[in-house]
Amino acid sequence: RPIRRQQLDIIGIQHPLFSAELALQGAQLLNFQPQGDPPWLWLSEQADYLQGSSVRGGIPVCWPWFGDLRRNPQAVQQHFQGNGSSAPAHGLARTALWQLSALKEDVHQVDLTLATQQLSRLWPTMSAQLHITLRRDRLVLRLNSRNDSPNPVTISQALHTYLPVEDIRTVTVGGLQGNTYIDALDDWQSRQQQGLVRFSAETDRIYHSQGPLRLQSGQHSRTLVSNSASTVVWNPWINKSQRLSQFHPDAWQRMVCIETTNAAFDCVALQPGQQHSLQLQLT
Ligand code: TA6
Repeated sequence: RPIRRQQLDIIGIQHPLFSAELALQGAQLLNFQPQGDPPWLWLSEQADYLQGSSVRGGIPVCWPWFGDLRRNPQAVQQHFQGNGSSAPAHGLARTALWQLSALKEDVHQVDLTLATQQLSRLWPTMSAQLHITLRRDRLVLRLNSRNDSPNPVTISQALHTYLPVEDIRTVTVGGLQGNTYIDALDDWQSRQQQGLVRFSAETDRIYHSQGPLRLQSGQHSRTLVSNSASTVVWNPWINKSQRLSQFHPDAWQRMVCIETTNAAFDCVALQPGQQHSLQLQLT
């Protein structure tokens, strides 16, 4: 039975080994906390739970486009049945109402499946499902898309994961050494990563990525494994934090986004009837 928090329905999961919270709007995992662990996800202390806007934190689902629609390939823009300038950032899914279509629990894990019908008006060609598996030692998300149209469809997407850190200035992200990335803050110039990713200013980059990524923050580390070839690394730093909704001015020090994407050079083209699954495992 969902609980009501401000304007949103939240599903609370109490398992002997972990707890979690999920907003039905956007199928957005807000909290995941194994017994005895600190929370695995960062959630803004200034989060609002309002219809039509994504809660700041957890894992927002950006679908069927990532970022600004107009910065996406033409093939993504052509399916939006609104006018491009009114298109919301990060797609339609994170403010749509999803339904919980399956919930399974056993002594080890909880499996949830969510689906939404609400997107068909603005994106009539596709359907999406989100599968979440919660375990004491791992969190798995699978964002499944299907092309229900008689024509090829191309999308971009992201599992926009907010992760807590002790102090962003001592954080490193491993697994991207030597990879090229697009610098969204420097006119989308292409650059090459030298060594571990460190943070000393606003950072907003789309990396070519393959293999596990490792976030190191003090004594804590988190490993992210995904099946996509692009990953966004983002921290708003000081100035952007002043302009962000639902965000304490100092919160930039205690969070980082490592986003599992199909974006930019890594969009997904689906033939009629074809399906795709964007997968992320956190351990
Ligand atoms: O993924 C990074 C990013 O695109 C940043 O540029 C920033 O806009 C962030 O997403 C948050 O976007 P939001 O619309 O959730 O405020």
